[in-house]
Amino acid sequence: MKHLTRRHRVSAGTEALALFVGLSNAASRRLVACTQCRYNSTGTSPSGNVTVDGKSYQTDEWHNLSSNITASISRRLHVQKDHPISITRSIIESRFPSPTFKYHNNFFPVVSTQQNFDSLGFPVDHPGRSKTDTYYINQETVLRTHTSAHQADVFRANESEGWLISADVYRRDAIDRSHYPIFHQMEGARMWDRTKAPNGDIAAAVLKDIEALPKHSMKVEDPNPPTHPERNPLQKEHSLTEAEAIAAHLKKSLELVVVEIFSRAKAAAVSANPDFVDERLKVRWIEAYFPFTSPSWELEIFWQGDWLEVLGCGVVKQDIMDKAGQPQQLGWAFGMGLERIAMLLFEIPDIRLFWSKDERFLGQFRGLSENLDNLRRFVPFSKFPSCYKDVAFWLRSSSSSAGGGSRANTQDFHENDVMEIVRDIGGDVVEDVAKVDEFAHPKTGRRSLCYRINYRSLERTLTNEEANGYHEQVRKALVEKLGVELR
Ligand code: FA5
Ligand code: MG
Repeated sequence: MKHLTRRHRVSAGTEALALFVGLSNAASRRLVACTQCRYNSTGTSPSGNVTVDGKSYQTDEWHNLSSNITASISRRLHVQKDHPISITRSIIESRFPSPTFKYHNNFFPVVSTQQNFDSLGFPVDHPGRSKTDTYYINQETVLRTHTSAHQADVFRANESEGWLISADVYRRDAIDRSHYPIFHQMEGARMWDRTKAPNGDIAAAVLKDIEALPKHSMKVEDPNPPTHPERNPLQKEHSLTEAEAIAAHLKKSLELVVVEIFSRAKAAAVSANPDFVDERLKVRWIEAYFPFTSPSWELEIFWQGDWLEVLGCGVVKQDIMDKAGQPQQLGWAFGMGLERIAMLLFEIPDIRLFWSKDERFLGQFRGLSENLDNLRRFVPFSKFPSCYKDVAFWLRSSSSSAGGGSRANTQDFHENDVMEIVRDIGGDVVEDVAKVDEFAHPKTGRRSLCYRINYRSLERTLTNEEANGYHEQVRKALVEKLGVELR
């Protein structure tokens, strides 16, 4: 995930490119912003109005919503009865029982940059704020990129010791079977109050709560110490014992979610096939970095040959609690991807399926919310043939009139613009997009990129003519919107 920079591991692809683009100095950020104003796939003029789920907003030159995004906002899959995202939400909620935890499932998706970024301590030059990563309605208003956008408000309201928020979130991101520009997150937090813990001893109170959690026997790799002075620092307001106890409660609570999901997934598999034997579950904790937690971690699960990141979490930064008027409270927070969990639970192979209105998909989940103990695995309808097409292009040359100065060809290009163009044109017919080649001309330094687009419908066989039709439109749009030169 590039949205929130991980401290240690930077994997290939988008993340590397996002870091390469850097965006750390103000000049390059301005350049990015300028290019993006030209790319506005809704076709609306920069200053006008846009209506999101019945509310009208003034747009400006930051506006970069595409029509397919705006059209999907009202779907709210996390609260649709019998939808696998909603079923997954209910199962996770059952691990965080009321009244300790209060559930919020109806927060509106449009938030201020203050809520989405500033309230959480994102620095002004954080790449997550860039228009290549985030959908802006106007300079101060975005589609939330994560459920953490509501943290400060919920902490300020202080209605319960713990809470869960589930909601749709929006990001310009890679295209593959586990990434989608709209997805759903569940945010959770659990706080302890210094003035309410016996003798003010938070560590003892937390340890007592850990004792009350069920035991599990799942093996989890967790090679790192709970805190590390450089990599995962203890906050100055916390004692080591407090942070360790909170971290242990956090990790245990989330491991229990994984156990819950996999035991239900296994029961579903066994009911379909009594001889079913599952592979050993591989789960690991990794050190991470978020501007609003410290120490922080991500949890990964080995799935279909690769590590899949399912959540980020950590000890809440005390500054957030101070600003929310609750300086006496401390505790943990997490944010998990509901699609990723639902994919594990039901064995759903492709994230696009969640948006399907096809009865062959939706019909398989009907009635399950009333009967959570009777889950069934998803049975894929036949896999339709795929059709690969490559597109290779030179980035705008420094001499081109469309260029934004001598270094424009490396500084104003962002892979997410390619992703968005492809998604706008091909919609859910695009399975994934991957960069397969990149080089710089030895003399001119001009960069050439080649992307492979995999066209495959989930619902029918795509003809080569159809795929060619989409691909031709993609090629044209790349030239028109990004000013590249096709090779
Ligand atoms: C966050 O969004 C943090 N707000 C999480 C957090 C909350 C940390 C509270 C600490 C405290 P991240 O960008 O890693 O972190 O996203 C969280 C999860 O959302 C990921 O682990 C993944 O499961 C899911 N996710 C991220 N991007 C996508 C995407 N494009 N498609 C589907 N799921 C995604
Ligand atoms: Mg992440």
